[in-house]
Amino acid sequence: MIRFLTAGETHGKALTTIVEGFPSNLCIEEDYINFHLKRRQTGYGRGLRMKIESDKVEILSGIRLGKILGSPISLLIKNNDWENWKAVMSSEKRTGNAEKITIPRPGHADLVGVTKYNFNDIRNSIERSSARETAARVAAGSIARKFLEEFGITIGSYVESIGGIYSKNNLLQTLFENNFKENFKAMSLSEKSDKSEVRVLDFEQEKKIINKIKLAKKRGDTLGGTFVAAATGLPAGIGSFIQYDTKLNADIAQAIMSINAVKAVEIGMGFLLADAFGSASHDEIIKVGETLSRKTNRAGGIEGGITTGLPVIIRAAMKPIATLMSPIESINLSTMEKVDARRERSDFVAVPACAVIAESMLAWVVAKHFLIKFGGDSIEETKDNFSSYTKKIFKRVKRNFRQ
Ligand code: EPS
Repeated sequence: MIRFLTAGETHGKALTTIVEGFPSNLCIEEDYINFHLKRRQTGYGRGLRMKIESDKVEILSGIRLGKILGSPISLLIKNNDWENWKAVMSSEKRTGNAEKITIPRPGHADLVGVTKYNFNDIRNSIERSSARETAARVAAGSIARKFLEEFGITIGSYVESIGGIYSKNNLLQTLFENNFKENFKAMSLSEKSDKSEVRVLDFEQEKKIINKIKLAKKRGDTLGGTFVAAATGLPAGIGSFIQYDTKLNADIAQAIMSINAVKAVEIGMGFLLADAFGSASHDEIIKVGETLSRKTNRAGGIEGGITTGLPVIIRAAMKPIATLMSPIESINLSTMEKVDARRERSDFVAVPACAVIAESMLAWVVAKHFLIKFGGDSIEETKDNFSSYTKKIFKRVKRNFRQ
């Protein structure tokens, strides 16, 4: 079973991640992880912090001469901004007079954090609840992604909307109404969306979105949006219906929901299925050559918690960033009086980054269930197990039911 743990505060010295459980001999280098770290940092609408940070990973253990050893992999991402926060974030006893934060921002973890952890300074809540932590997740997710690529499984994403501005072309509908078994690679979505400043696939929509972000900035406001992430190349049979926590769809939903500011997740047609007839909701089973497939992919590649072999497609919604330059109402905890919420440097929009983080979390969960099924201590062993299963996958079904 693979697992990872992250540590680090947003203005602390660094973020660290420990990743464990990937088979030995998988090739991975810092450049590969850095490529995805950089993708997470782009996007029109980020704040001034992104001018300070330029995330680079340092591999501290678990990888030798470009290959995974099987021992825990530890990864370090330094925070450049630490230089400006040394006194405020020192681990030593308070020496100076660092400002105590007393006004919580609605929608952020400020108030719930001080309530739960019994803090007398909101700074203590802000630091770990910040989405900066997701850089460490992208580093861990990059190893999962590299692992999946060995099996032809790719992950991609695009931003579907920001501030309610959608494209006229509903690509999602096209994805659901086709089975795209052979020729669609999820990675191709990112290859296109990475070229856009807001990671959309439609140039007209991009222009409208950028104008809306400009408006939000002018008003001291923020925006959220929706995004789509997909995984392709998975064989049928990953995940299980045996228990609540073995279902692939449930694990994906948890992983995506865990991303800061995500408020909704759908798999396949999701909420739309609630309004449709059954006959327009399910994917008819068809024979394609010697294998079985589906005519459509409204289920988003998962039935009964198990992959069907069609693209796994998820869609999620991110709420607008909670830090507002034109703040809404709050209470000053030191006086208990009504005040405007605290202003601080932040992003105006982070949906493009959120989609990249979702790719990483999707890669992680898919790799986890993939390894539960195929196991292996070395990548060679995993590949043997994978090919012996996939070679016979529908032959077995056919043989079992032959009369
Ligand atoms: C964040 C607030 C901003 C973001 C940060 C997440 O940071 P700061 O408060 O230092 O301006 O830029 O995101 C990152 C640093 C990052 O790497 O994504 C927050 O409150 O969640």
